[in-house]
Amino acid sequence: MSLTNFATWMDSIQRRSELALAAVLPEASVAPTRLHEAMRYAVLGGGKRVRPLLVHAAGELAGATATRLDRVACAVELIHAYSLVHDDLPCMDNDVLRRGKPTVHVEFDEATALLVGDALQALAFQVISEAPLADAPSVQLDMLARLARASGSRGMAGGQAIDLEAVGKQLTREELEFMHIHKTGALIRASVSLGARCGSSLGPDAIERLDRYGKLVGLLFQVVDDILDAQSDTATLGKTAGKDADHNKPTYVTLLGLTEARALAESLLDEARNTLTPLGDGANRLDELATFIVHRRF
Ligand code: GRG
Repeated sequence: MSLTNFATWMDSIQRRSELALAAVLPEASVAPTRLHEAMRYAVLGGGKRVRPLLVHAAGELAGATATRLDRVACAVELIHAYSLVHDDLPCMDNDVLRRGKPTVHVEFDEATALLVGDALQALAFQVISEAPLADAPSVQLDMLARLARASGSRGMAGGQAIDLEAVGKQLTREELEFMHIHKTGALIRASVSLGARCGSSLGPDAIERLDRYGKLVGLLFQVVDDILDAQSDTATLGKTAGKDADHNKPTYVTLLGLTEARALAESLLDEARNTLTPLGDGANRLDELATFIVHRRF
């Protein structure tokens, strides 16, 4: 078991993820320079890097090398960054602030923002297919398929489509959960599952357990996001607060109220932590990460 405390570990993964992302992104001096500059603007110097943290925590438990995990961490973060750039576009959420700075279409222009998203998504798949990342090629192929499914119409993009259709509507709790499990949850779940597959020390039961943990944390992340959107302020979040209510979007807070939404987050956290218990001390980072996700301020 590592003796490094959680804050130090988190800081070191965030730093190495930043370096790994800077290395895989094309230099801004390389043509087409404006696109490359905008890609680097969208990805570097911001964000909590929750998905890379999940990749590394699951991968460390599975005995994976940090070099493999860096690549997978880059891939999921590139997909996440692309989704934020497209989500902020005027045709979607139409937002001007992200990670405390102007959104990509504001800083550059809409066409560039569209291309940034396209190029980041392609780069993600390039990064996880260019080097061996698992002990068997069939496992790596499965990882590629998992990332594609998590990003596509049966995953994040599908969840976003449901989100856009839901504006102004009252959703049931089941419908809200379905939307979030896809929109936010699928990539978070994939981060855990891909990290675990970079190593080879886990049996099928442990892999299954981690998948359940990933699903719970994906939902948990969104419940907390809804609470923060309703409760926090723009300066703390680094993105526009109160957006869900302004856009008339159904959320856990509008459906359940703040107190019950908070209770739901705590009960999902308990469930996620209990899921890890049989995995022993090696799963402590994942336990700490779930707790961090619930108690984060932005
Ligand atoms: C455009 C295909 C497409 C999908 C967009 C994820 C998403 C789908 C939209 C983002 C909108 C949003 C605010 C969703 C709520 C949860 C979420 C993903 C928040 C942002 O993620 P964080 O908190 O952001 O991990 P940082 O900046 O820390 O990386």
